Amino acid sequence: MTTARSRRAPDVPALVEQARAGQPRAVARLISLVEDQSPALREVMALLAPHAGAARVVGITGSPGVGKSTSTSALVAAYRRRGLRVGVLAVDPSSPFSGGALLGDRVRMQEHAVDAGVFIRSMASRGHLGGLSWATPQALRVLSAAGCDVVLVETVGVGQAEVQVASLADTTLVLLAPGMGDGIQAAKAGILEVADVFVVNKADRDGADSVVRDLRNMLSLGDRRTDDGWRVPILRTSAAKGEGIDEVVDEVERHGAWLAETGRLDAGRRARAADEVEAIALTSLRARIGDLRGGDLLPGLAGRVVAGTVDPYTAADELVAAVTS
Ligand SMILES: Nc1nc2c(ncn2[C@@H]2O[C@H](COP(=O)(O)OP(=O)(O)OP(=O)(O)O)[C@@H](O)[C@H]2O)c(=O)[nH]1
Ligand SMILES: [Mg+2]
Repeated sequence: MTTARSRRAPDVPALVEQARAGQPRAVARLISLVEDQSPALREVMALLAPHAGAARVVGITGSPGVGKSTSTSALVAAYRRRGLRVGVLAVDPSSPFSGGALLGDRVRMQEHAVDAGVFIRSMASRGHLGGLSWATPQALRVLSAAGCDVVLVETVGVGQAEVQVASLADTTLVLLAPGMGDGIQAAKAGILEVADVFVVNKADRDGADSVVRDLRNMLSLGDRRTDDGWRVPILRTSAAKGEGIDEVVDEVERHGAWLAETGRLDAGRRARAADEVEAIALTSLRARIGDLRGGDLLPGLAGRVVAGTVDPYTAADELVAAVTS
């Protein structure tokens, strides 16, 4: 029964209408379409276009176990106290499945599960090329259109993929914690570059001071932000106790105001839209070129390259011309 229903082509206009009215089932269904890269997405995105883009996007990243989910949950509570509607997107760049690795997070998020002002969703990016740069912004569009004022995007800190996801956010929080050898890892992962706000979590534990000190040293050495006027703050939290979380929200607000004042909010969103369009276009081109593999054109060109009657650049030009005409 369920399978038959989910296989049926969705009534997209009805779903979009329901999602805009804030119905959680419709929001979840639309995000599933994104996750599956459903053919219906084209229609979904066309209908969402006039309604998307209002939500502030806050990225939360850091090494495994640093307290991202605990902090996300505490931040949800803080935003709800301020009367805002909140979306949570837990993105797992490495997992081909959703819900598995992030099951623990669902349990942790349960206190918000019955709150109509909160949408929580974990999402796998399927690992295909362009998956991150395209699925996440599409899911953000859905949550934005559903009336979220803020969307928190949690990603595990695993290097390049997480840096890429961090770049999808208006404001990126990088979490560290004592006793995790974070300093070196952070530098390696280029995490210093993506942080707008550093949060040293588990401040209730020994060693938080030295993490803060290490960070200060690294920041002063790097000193990347002297020109653009944003000094990356270093905050301390005990997310498990909810301590320091309001200060994090305050800094996110302050960063948002700075982005808006300096024109960076708009510039950042334009750059991300460009990435998204490019990713979709490249995926489409790749698919069309793949289709050609079964035909005569590509083998024919390859034969001419081998025979030396054409150079590979000219052959590639012919291929591109054929798939775009
Ligand atoms: N002492 C202490 N423990 C904390 C704090 N915040 C989180 N923890 C604990 O740290 C562990 C990991 O927390 P999570 O929130 O799951 O960390 P995460 O970064 O989401 O982990 P992954 O999603 O697996 O990468 C849990 O056992 C938490 O209870 C804190 O402020 N103090
Ligand atoms: Mg987590």
